[in-house]
Order: sequence, then C-alpha cells, then structure tokens
Amino acid sequence: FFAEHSIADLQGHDDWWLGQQGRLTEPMILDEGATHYRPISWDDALTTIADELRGLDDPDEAIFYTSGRASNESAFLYQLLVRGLGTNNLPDCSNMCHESSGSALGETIGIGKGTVSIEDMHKADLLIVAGQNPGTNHPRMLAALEKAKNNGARIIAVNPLPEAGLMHFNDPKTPQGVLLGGTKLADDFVQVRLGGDQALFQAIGKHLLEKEAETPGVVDRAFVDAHTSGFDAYAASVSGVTWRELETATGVSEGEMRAIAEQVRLSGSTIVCWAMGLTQHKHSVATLRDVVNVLLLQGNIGREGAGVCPVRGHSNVQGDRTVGIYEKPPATFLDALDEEFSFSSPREHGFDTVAAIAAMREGRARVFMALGGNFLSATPDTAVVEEGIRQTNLSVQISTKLNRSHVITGRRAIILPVLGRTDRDTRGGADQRVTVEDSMGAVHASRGRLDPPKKDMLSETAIIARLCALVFDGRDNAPQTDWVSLENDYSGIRSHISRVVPGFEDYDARIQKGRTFLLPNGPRDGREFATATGKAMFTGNELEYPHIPEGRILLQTLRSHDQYNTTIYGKDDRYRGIKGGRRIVLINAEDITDLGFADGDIVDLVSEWEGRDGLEERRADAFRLVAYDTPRRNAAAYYPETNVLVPLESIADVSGTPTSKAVIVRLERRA
Ligand SMILES: Nc1nc2c(c(=O)[nH]1)N[C@H]1C(S)=C(S)[C@@H](COP(=O)(O)OP(=O)(O)OC[C@H]3O[C@@H](n4cnc5c(=O)[nH]c(N)nc54)[C@H](O)[C@@H]3O)O[C@H]1N2
Ligand SMILES: Nc1nc2c(c(=O)[nH]1)N[C@H]1C(S)=C(S)[C@@H](COP(=O)(O)OP(=O)(O)OC[C@H]3O[C@@H](n4cnc5c(=O)[nH]c(N)nc54)[C@H](O)[C@@H]3O)O[C@H]1N2
Ligand SMILES: [Mo]
Repeated sequence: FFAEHSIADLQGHDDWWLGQQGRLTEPMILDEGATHYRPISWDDALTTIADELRGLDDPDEAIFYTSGRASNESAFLYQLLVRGLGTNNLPDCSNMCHESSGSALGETIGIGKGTVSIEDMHKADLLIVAGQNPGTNHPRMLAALEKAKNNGARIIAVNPLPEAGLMHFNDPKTPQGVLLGGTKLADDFVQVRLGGDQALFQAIGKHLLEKEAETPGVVDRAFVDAHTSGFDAYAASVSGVTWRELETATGVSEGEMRAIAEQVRLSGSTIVCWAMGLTQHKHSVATLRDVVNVLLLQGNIGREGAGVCPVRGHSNVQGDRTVGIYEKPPATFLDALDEEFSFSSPREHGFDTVAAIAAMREGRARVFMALGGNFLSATPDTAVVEEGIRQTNLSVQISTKLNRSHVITGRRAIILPVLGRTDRDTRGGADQRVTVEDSMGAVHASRGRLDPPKKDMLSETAIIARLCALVFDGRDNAPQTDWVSLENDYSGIRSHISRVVPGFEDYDARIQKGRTFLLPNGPRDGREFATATGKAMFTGNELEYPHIPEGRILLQTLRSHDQYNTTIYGKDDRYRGIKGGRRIVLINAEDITDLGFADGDIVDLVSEWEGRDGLEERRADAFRLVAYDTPRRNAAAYYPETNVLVPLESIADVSGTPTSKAVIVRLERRA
C-alpha cells in the first residue's frame, strides 16, 4: 500500500478515504526527502525514536500528545517516559474536550470529575441535559434517561438545536421501544442561543434566590452553612444582573426561564449533564461555575439522585488523566512518582494542545509523538498545525488506522501500528488485560478476544515499555524499574500505579474476574471538598455571552451521526435529516434571506478574528446552506471540515480549550 501511494498522493485524500484503508500492521518510516513510507523493523524504528529523543538539547523540545483511548497501563508508562525524559509536555484531547469541566469542578468542588453514578441518574427528579446530543454521541445514556423517566423524572433539554435523538427516543432493544414506538424524552426544550447557558443558569439561581426571599426553604441552608463558602458573593452577583440582559444573552423570555427555574425549585434532586456545547466557549469555565452554583443552592451534590455529570467522550479520557496524562501535574502526583521510580521528575508545567501548536509554529519543537488520535484534524486552525508539524525533525504516530496526521509530517516520520483494545494481546505466555475508568469513576478490566490483524503486532503498552528501556539506558536521573518484565506482564504496571495514584490500592486484585471498583470521590462519597476553602465554593461570575457583529453569524462546529470525531463513516446525519454531504451549514431561514441568499446556495465560510496584528481571516470553501431550526444568527457545521476556521488564539479563559462552539463567520457567495 505504501509503495503504491506516495505521500503527495495520500495528502490528496480526505480523512474519510484514509480511514477506509484498513488497519496499520507494520512499522513504517518516511526518510528525510523521501516520497514514500518504507517498512522498518521494530528495533530500528524504536532505536531511531530513542536516538532522536536522547539527542535533544532540551527535553522541552519534544511534545507528546495522547488521545483518550489509551489504557491506564499504557498511559501511565507513557507519562513516565515523558517525565523520565524531563518534560511535562503532555497535551491531550481533553484540552479540546472537557478541560473546562475539569477546571471549573476542580476549583469549586475539589475534584475535576462528575459526582453521579448511573443509579443516581435513575433516581433523579430532574435532569437537565445541556449542550449535549446524546442520541448520536452517547446512545447508551438514553437508556438511563428513559429509566429515569419511567421512575417519574423530568428532563429538560437545553440546546440551540432541537436534537431529535433527545426529543424522541426509540430504543429497539426494549419492549417499550418496540411496542410504543418510542418515548418523548425531553419534557421541555429550552432553545438557548449559542453561549447563552451561563445566563440561563444565572437566571435559575436568581429566581431561586428571589423565591427564597419570599418564602425561606428553597435554599438548603443546612448544606450551604456546613459545606459551602462564598454564598453572599454569589447572591450579590446574580441579583445584580437584569432579566433584560439574561433574555438578550439566552434569547429566551423571562417567563420561560422562570418556568424552568420553578421546575428546579420543585425538584428534590437535580442532575445537570453536559458535553461540548458547554465546554467549548470562551466563557465555559464561568458557565460551569454557574452550573455548580445552582446545584449548591439546593444541596444537590453528594446525595442520591443529584450532582454534576460531565458526559465524556473517549473511552478512557478520564482514566488517562487520573494516571498522569496532564501538562499541569499536581506536586503530590510527581512526588509519589519520584519516590516510586527513584528519579526526580520535572516540575515546570508543560504545553497543552494550543501551546504545543504555538511552540511548533515557532520552530521550538523538534519531536512530535502521538499516542493515538488525529492531532492534525482534531486541533483548531488546521493550516497553522500543518505548518508547525512540518517544522519538526521527527513526527511519530502510534495508531490503529491511517489518518491525516500520518501524511502531514515532520522532516522524518514514523508510524508504529498497534493492537486495538478488542485485539487479543498475548505477552509472556498469557493474554494481557488492560483497565479503563468510565465517566462515573469506575475502573474495570478488559481483554481483547479477536485475532490480531497480523502476527507479532505490539500493544501500546509493549511499545512504550520498549521505548522506555531504550531512552533510559545509561541515562542519568532516569526512572528505575524492570522494563522487560513490565512489557511482559501488565500487572507489574498496575502494581506501580497502586503505589503512585491514590485510590488504586490492591489494584490488580480488585479488577480480577470482571470486578469493577469505584475510585474515591470526596463530594460524592462524603460531601468533602478539597478546594482552596475546604468547602464547596459558590463563585460570583460576571455574565458573558457572545457578541455577534453586524452581518455576521456565530458558527458552532459539531458532530454528525456518521462520524467518530475525525473518523468519518458516511455522509449522512440521520437525526437531523441530512443526506449525502458534510459541507453544509445549518442556519436559520430568516438569516439566509436577510443575508441575501437562498436555501441550498453554496457559500464560502470566512471566519473573522481580531488578532494581535489586526483582523485575521480564515476560509473554508463551498458549503451548502440548509434552512434549519436554530436561533437567529446561530449556525452549525461539521467538525473537522470547519477546523480551519477556528483561530488558534481563540480559547476559553482558564482552561485554554479552543472555542469550537463559537466562531464568528461571514458568508461569501462563491465566485
Ligand atoms: N457517534 C459519535 N459519538 C461520539 C463522538 C463522535 O464523534 N461520534 N465523539 C465523542 C467525544 S470525544 C465527545 S467529547 C462527545 C461529544 O458529544 P457532544 O457534546 O454531544 O458533541 P457535539 O456534536 O460537539 O455536540 C454538541 C451539542 O451541543 C449543542 N451546543 C452547541 N453549542 C451550544 C451552546 O452554546 N449551548 C448549548 N446549550 N448547547 C450547545 C449542539 O447543538 C449539540 O447538540 O461524544 C463522544 N461520542
Ligand atoms: N472544531 C472542533 N474540533 C474539535 C472538537 C469539536 O467539537 N469541534 N471536538 C474535540 C474533542 S471533544 C476531541 S475529544 C478531539 C478528538 O481528538 P483525537 O482523539 O485526536 O481524534 P480522534 O478522531 O478520536 O482520533 C482517531 C484516531 O485515533 C487512532 N486510534 C483509534 N483507536 C486507537 C487505539 O486504540 N489506539 C491507538 N494508539 N490509536 C487509535 C486512529 O488512528 C484514528 O484515526 O477533537 C476535538 N476537536
Ligand atoms: Mo471529546
């Protein structure tokens, strides 16, 4: 395949085509100046990488990306490789995904994770599902929502789009689904403007506090007094915003917002679920702080049927963070790592995804390595990322399948094929298992059952263990352990993790025979909040929302039904009724007319960003306008085709997440 297709040829294909070419099975190298990848032995591939890493003047010249599928075992070894080398440059897909959730929750409740279990979802009185399209992206959650509903819960959908999977649900696996032809899941739909959620949650808090002033009992005083700080500042901040401004920000009337807030008031236990619609805005961290504020008012954290529920993406994105994939590791983690492996890890924070791209663009990065994922297509500002990657001396992809990140490369490039989670992984004479952590903080093991696509393929864990041995051989201040035995028996890695990461005591024993264990979660388990004040923190947040210049629209970039992130399976988006195309813009019919176009017209999208040196423009060609039920001047188009439009500098405050749900664009008629 690689002899037949030159790099130039492969670059001419899109991610969809690249993904169709089957599994990667053999290590490949692209030599400097070469036109084609050629096969290389495992030993030569790994030695080449190790030599390049050992030859760096400064370990901070290397960047190590992680996607969210890596197992706990491989992720733990990977971060050890990186820290043993001497850097914390560990950007990951979380930086583009739930980083805002982690930032807001870590600060206000002392843990950057959700606080609810699946049983809590079943028992809630009220579930608010904001900025999330579970019908397409979290289909298994629909069953939990349906169960909650059967138990009498109400569900409120908050979204600019009336997402069909949430508005109607038909689970063919349940008798009701088949017999009744589906349930209407959401009882209410709040058609909020893009970025209007902070205002909506401030409105709910404002209403609750007004009702409390009339008739005390709305606020859970006992909880607020015992477990929280900052109540007065929060109350003052929401009483200072006017209903008129809240209406402008949300596009929802005061009456409707109060009606929603009444449901919150009357609910005995409330859960707020969210995904990318809340995390990928400039003011996402403030928005999520305001979500927490509302829940704290009624003591909705750390009790049955209540809490925060950031709904995750990749299968192990949360576990990867737990075991150390983080550019800003806490000192307690590094101390434990140093103690366990008798070395001293670097303390300076590393690059997140956006900082890594900026460093590459400025020529400050010499090696780029990725443990899974598709850095090139998943990150914002595609043209800038290309320019950055091309300036590195070596780019390395550890992957199951081909994607754009394999064809836009450094001066040299290496592809290391890996076994997937479902492939049998036999090492040291035994089938190895690996572990992951789910959104609820439960850890469980799995073992691949399928025959690998080719003999002698390696797992991520084995590859990284071998790299560690080569990179650390004879090196000063390197982590000390028996790499060969870790490569052949992953329980050795779990035993290291059990001594480094709190909550993993007796790790290996607790995952035997299909068992699952729950990691500790202070807020959920005992209303313990490891925050700056030692209590759950109310915060006063200035209201923010997007301001859209005259004649422009605000574009959100989202997923269709037929894709998994940058892997495109087909060109339909069934719940939204779109067929046979991905270069489309969902836009309000009146906006189409106002801007002088007609439904079905083909336009170019030009994003406008006020950069340091003036107005910057970015262009994506040839998108078809589709009249759609979305608020005025709020449009939607698919990721990754629109990533070229997202300016690298347009990021969320605090979390640094690219603002993929708020890009100012103008429409231009095709010449
Ligand atoms: N089939 C499939 N499943 C997936 C994925 C996939 O690509 N395909 N990706 C996985 C990953 S990594 C993730 S992170 C999740 C993502 O899951 P989602 O977050 O559901 O994914 P998006 O398509 O980005 O959808 C964002 C939703 O938020 C809404 N939204 C956008 N902006 C706003 C806003 O300002 N306010 C509100 N209230 N709503 C808004 C959009 O209309 C849309 O319904 O899915 C995971 N599961
Ligand atoms: N504009 C815009 N950009 C976005 C988003 C958005 O909503 N809008 N969403 C962001 C979000 S939420 C996320 S999570 C990121 C996703 O960013 P990534 O995680 O980087 O992207 P994926 O498309 O999930 O990566 C798919 C590739 O991973 C590799 N792969 C799959 N399985 C395995 C495996 O088991 N092991 C290994 N080693 N490799 C494997 C395959 O080569 C496949 O091509 O994108 C972000 N980018
Ligand atoms: Mo994600």
